Amino acid sequence: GLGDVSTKLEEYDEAESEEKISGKTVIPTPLRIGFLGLGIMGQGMVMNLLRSGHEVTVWNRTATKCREFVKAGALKGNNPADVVQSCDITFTCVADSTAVRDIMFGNMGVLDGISKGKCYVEMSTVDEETVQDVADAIMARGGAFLEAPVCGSRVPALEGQLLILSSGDRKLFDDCYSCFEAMGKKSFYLGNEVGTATRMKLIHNMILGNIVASLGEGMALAEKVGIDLEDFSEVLSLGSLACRTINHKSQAILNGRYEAHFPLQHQQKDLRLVLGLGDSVEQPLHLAAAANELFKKARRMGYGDADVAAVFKAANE
Ligand code: NA7
Repeated sequence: GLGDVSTKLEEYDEAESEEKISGKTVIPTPLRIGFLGLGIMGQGMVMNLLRSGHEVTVWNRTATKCREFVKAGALKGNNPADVVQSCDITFTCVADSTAVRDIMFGNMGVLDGISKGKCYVEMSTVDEETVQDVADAIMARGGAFLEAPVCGSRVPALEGQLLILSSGDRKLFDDCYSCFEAMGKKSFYLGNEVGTATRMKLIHNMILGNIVASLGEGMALAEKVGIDLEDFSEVLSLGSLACRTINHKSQAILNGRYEAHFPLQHQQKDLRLVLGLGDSVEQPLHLAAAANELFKKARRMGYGDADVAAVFKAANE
């Protein structure tokens, strides 16, 4: 049955993940690490920090998500300020700019814990203005700031195979070495100007969104003209379009399994943000604008929390 295919895929992912993680030799920094946000991305990232021997203090808005990590050896902070006060470097990876601002500027937020020498790394993907506001606020209190959004979704986060794009404080980037080794397959330092890493991440995800939207439309058209989606999916996986995204998302559409690896609402956020970026330099983005409309429709249909592959539902209506 179809369930078996998915189970095998998951087993494959798990096996691959153990091998990749054990293949790494990370010497953990003795610095105390804080991590705010245990969503799909944060969960994998924190597990890899713990596995590689880092001392990690976690906090999440919904506190129950901390339990599993405390069992795995993490300490638990009571609020963002508490985490920042008890740690040397604090990472944040949360949904969007509202989440980033709440955690930063809210009551007992990050800013309440920042003093001279404290280090803060923003790994969420948000608009440049928010990143700049966060950077300014941290630095005004004598802290160091690095932005480090990541490319990769649930499985790369679990496998420690993310691409980490960073810009900001160079010394802080160097101090993050063992953490980035644990979480990623490669980390890039793109310069000291805040915003550079975010811009690259948004363009990366613009291309991703265009591809997934196109796959959704293609699968919808294939179904309408009577093509067997299983055959089509196999053809895609063996042709020149074969890549992790096409393979995984075509399987998800084929099996009607939309558990989030990359939540659709985050993909739509990234498209919305990249359209603003294009606007700022008068760069036309015809495809991204069209893809954004399709993802917006999927959100309205209730697929915001589902996987990005659910864009098929909007294309297939
Ligand atoms: P998820 O799995 O949707 O997780 C979102 C996280 O953000 C989760 O920890 C949420 O806490 C947290 N969140 C959302 N809103 C808030 C507010 N207002 N205050 C505090 N915390 C909040 O996202 P991913 O892990 O897939 O993605 C994270 C980022 O990486 C995102 O920018 C992507 O585009 C890339 P909760 O558990 O709901 O209490």
